[in-house]
Amino acid sequence: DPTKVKDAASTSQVDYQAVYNAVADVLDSEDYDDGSYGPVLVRLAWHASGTYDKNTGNGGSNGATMRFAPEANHGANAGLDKARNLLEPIKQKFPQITYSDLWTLAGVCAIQEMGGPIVPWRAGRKDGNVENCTPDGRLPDGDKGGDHLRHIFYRQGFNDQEIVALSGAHALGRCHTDRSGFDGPWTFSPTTLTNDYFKLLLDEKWQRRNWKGPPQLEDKKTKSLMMLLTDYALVTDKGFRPYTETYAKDESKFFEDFSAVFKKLLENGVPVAQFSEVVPLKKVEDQTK
Ligand code: DDH
Repeated sequence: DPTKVKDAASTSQVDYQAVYNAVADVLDSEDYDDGSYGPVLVRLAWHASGTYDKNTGNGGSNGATMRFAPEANHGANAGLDKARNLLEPIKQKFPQITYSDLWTLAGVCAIQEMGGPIVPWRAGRKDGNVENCTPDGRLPDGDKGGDHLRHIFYRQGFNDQEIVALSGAHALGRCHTDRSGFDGPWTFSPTTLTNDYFKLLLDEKWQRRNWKGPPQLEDKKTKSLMMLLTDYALVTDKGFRPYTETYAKDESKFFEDFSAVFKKLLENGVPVAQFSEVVPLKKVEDQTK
């Protein structure tokens, strides 16, 4: 199959560790949020991938269709232009990498550089065009409950354990009133991946925040942290709670499961034949010399 040979050649022309290092280089910025673009890059990788529909096979990271309106303008994607624009000069510097590979690789880089686990990553995604844009409504809304979580994530082929593990990404970053309408961070260390999200969910008292914005919870003690109603479903829902308890007790178990499920998320919907072998992507601190 001549196309296969061509794909293999084009993926092998890219030095992915060099791309990784270029992303790592632009993560920190004093002027942005909590000092790091890491969280918004994780969110870009997730929203590029979380459109997957296992029943039709469409959506997912293959295609990078968030480059186009209407998908760029879906409410859920508000603010992700910041992440896409940050990566644009890197795409120009490494023109052989597809946007879909770059966005997922950047998510892996952000996870690893913010103290998270190694996430095995494979190259080979192809960019689509505007006709491949997914319909609005495939990503979750923060003001709903457990049924909504299952509806959205079962469609992507995830089970209850995987839903809880994926949600642990909310250890990172924050909500912005000018993007989602919600406000604030989930943890006290929003630029480091930890299991604090699960610990805080179980250990703090959460109450409705009294404000004009959309319904969200605040911690009773400091009122400086937030949870979405979907986050709190991981405590109240009998199917989710056992995994929340496990991850709160055992960060290494959370890291192990998060690595596996984040890889799965980033690969959903990509034809297996397109993929390279796993490309070793080392953390900057592990690249000696
Ligand atoms: Fe999320 N997320 N997310 N999230 N998410 C927001 C921010 C971030 C939901 C809603 C929101 C995942 C699951 C869910 C990250 C990663 C992941 C915001 C705030 C909302 C709202 C956006 C803004 O105002 O800027 C809901 C609902 C769900 C769910 O139902 C489970 C998953 C699975 C991930 C993942 O990465 C695997 C990250 C990181 C952020 C922080 C972004 C930032 O700019 O900071």
